[in-house]
Amino acid sequence: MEEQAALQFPVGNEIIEIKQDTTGNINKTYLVTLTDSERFILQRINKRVFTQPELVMRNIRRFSEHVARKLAVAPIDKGRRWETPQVLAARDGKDFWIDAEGEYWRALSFIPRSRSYNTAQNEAHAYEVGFGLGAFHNLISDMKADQLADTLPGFHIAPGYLAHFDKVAANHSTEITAEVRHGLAFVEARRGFISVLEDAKASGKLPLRPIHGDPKINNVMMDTVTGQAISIIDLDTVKPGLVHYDIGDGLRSACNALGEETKDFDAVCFEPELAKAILSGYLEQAHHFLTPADYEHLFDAIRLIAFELGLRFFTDHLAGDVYFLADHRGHNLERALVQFALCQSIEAQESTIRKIIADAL
Ligand code: GN1
Ligand code: MG
Repeated sequence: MEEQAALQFPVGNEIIEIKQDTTGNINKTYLVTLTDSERFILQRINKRVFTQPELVMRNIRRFSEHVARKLAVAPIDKGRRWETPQVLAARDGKDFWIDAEGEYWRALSFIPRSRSYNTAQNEAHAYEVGFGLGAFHNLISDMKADQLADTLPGFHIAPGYLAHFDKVAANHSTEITAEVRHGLAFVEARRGFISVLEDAKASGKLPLRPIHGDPKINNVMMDTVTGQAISIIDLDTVKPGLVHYDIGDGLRSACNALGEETKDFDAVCFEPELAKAILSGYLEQAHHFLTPADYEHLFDAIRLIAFELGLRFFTDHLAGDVYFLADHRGHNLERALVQFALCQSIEAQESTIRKIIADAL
């Protein structure tokens, strides 16, 4: 089906290769190579997650237009290249093509001379990941909330994930292994903490701002020559939220040197030196819009987003792998155990991480 889908996007050249990229956990992604080594990204949108793909595409269009207008008057950091993935129109001019089974396919430009990594390569790379997220927040900070549809209600609302977990846990048929028992106890011990960001939001301490939603390290594209961050891809969840979700996600993904897919759970560790580098890059771009209340909640955000993702993977394991794409039964449990171990490492280093945050200001 991907060949047929690729042909719906008139990009001018013959296709020489279509290669699946399995790093994403939601959409099916392919890298399409054209004769003159031009490339584009082809994706089948996961309709179970994004039930209104048209709205996702409309958000991406609006986002891109906003960013293009903004960059035209205020480029990022003198001379730094910054790119936004472009939606490539299908033959009928639409932003997507629907196949015979009702699946939505879309094409996006591939950012030339760029690559990303699943783990931080060194502190300079971590700094760039932070810088890229700060630049991204700056670019969308003045986008009006009503410009962006809520394409994934409940996304990053941690108490909602816990309520869903409770429902699934009360009525599942998954085997209770030692690992599952560990997961259940891990969640139980952190119930009281789950609403830390939503409470601060409800009481007006933390404002809603446009955010990326999914800025994990491999969504931050690096220029292959300069090593600078030049784009953040995967724009499906750009919508109003807390910058804390993004900061937490950037840090939990980039400070875990073993990455999300390791099975060496006991060795998973949050690296404070990488956190320091990310925050310094981030704050260089973002310090002017963060408030004291924002800073106060940074540690909680790092801890919460690791825990929340663990909870989401764990719930999906109990539910029978209905949300995240999984290679094998048990895959989402393994992923959950990684995030729980990361969360535990964050908790164990609380005073060190709080000091890094305080020193970064
Ligand atoms: C999912 O598809 P991908 O890998 O970009 C998920 C994120 C998780 C991430 C963990 C819409 O993103 O929230 O942090 O997996 N996206 C959605 O790898 O649920
Ligand atoms: Mg994503």
